[in-house]
Amino acid sequence: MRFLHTADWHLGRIFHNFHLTDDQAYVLEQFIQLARDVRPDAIVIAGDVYDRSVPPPEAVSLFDEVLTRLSLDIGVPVLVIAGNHDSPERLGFGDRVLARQNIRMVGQVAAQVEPVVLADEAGPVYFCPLPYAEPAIVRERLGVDAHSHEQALQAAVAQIGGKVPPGARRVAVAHAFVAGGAGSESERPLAVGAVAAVPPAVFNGFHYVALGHLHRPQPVGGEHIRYAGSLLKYSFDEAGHQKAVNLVELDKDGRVRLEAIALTPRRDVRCVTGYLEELLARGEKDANSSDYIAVTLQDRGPILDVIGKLRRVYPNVLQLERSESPAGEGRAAAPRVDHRRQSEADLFADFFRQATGQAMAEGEAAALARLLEEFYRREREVRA
Ligand SMILES: [Mn+2]
Repeated sequence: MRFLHTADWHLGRIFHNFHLTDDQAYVLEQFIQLARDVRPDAIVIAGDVYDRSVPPPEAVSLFDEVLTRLSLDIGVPVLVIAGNHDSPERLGFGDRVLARQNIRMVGQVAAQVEPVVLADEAGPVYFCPLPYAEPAIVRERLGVDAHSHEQALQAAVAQIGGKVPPGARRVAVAHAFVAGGAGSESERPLAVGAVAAVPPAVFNGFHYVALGHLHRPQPVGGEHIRYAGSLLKYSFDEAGHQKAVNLVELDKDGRVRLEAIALTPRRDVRCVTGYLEELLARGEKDANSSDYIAVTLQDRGPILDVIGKLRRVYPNVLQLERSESPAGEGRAAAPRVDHRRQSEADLFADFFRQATGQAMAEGEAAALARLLEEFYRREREVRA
């Protein structure tokens, strides 16, 4: 049994005011080509298909096009689950109808969700969809007493795992934050202030775990428990990532062989550092000067229209900062915090401190966490 594992496409993503849909279409064209070459038995997409619960029309059109070609042209079964950025209801639209075409769109955790069963010469493989769901949703849908993300996922795993015959090969497809995984700036935390991490042990018994959520491709808690990583680099701190999709081969005993296959983006995401003159000279000779670039400038003192000058050689400079002045030079060196890299909770905590002169009390921080989680939930349009 061979399948492609991918996740976190975030279709409709906007990166520093740039719509990435054309970049996503470019790289998905390669993905379709890969599926055509490799002829996998299945494709699994482990959540965050879209960047927002109400995706822009061009993102929906792109996904429609990709699904249509994978299914009608190549004939490969596709299993999709919702991530924390997707609206479970919207993503799950038409699931029972699409199932006739071997496309499964599992948006919600529900007692009636069945594993997707695909067979090879060695027998059936059970793919268990575990879409993202907050503990409150899992409590309601599965009628269990789950109060943490760990308990919630444990309950969902037990629920669907109970439908797999003992001894059969099984693959989990989940969107979660598994403890030990390394995060990136472009992920939205699953819980504010509370522990969203689940131990890898919740997946005991699975031969492979196809994860979504963390944008860096990585194994976590075992070689067979893996994040595919995002389709593209969605923040500058991912500049060093090698994005890929996983080609997973499951042998008759459920042993895994894995190959990470890189896709080539239309434009790379890069960080460059230097003095203006030197950057301009480098840019002139740069064959990939239309990449998305973050510039850290080492010059001191004022320069007129830096961004205009840089954009003449690097048209897609999206971020510009000055390197920090060494201690003792210029004004008192207060620790500089980059607000773009702070979570909403941290941002508000800073604002609170500035406005009131003191840190938030424990109860206040907890109230803020509740409000933010409510806000995230409303954004996904999930009723609890
Ligand atoms: Mn994501």
